[in-house]
Amino acid sequence: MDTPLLWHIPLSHFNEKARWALDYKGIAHRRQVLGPDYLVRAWRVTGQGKLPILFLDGRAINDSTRIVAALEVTLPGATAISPRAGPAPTGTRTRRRLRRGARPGTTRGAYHADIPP
Ligand SMILES: N[C@@H](CCC(=O)N[C@@H](CS)C(=O)NCC(=O)O)C(=O)O
Repeated sequence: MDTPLLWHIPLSHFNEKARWALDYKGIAHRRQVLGPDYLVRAWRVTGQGKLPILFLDGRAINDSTRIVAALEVTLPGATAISPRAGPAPTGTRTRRRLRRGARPGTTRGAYHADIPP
């Protein structure tokens, strides 16, 4: 398997969800922060204009929930995000766990950085 590549932007809970999942599963990967040309580049590879996008096994996968589900299916040997559910075709359990865990923290961090004391 080629090293997965994540196109992302730093301050975004959707992007943090993808980064968190890769780290949680201990998957060696590369990350590339996209600049103002992100929209054109994203459209070219996925037909939509949002990040994150993960390049995995020759596929360009958009949407953080689909990225998490693809990681669970592609790398079942790595630490499971939803151990009892096994591979999560719908991503429902995974989404719930990430909503409780990653999203509040990143949202809090974003507001802390944005709002002056
Ligand atoms: N459902 C998508 C949402 C992704 C999303 O909204 N990404 C935002 C950054 S937080 C984005 O790239 N927005 C750029 C735009 O709308 O032009 C996911 O879960 O990844």
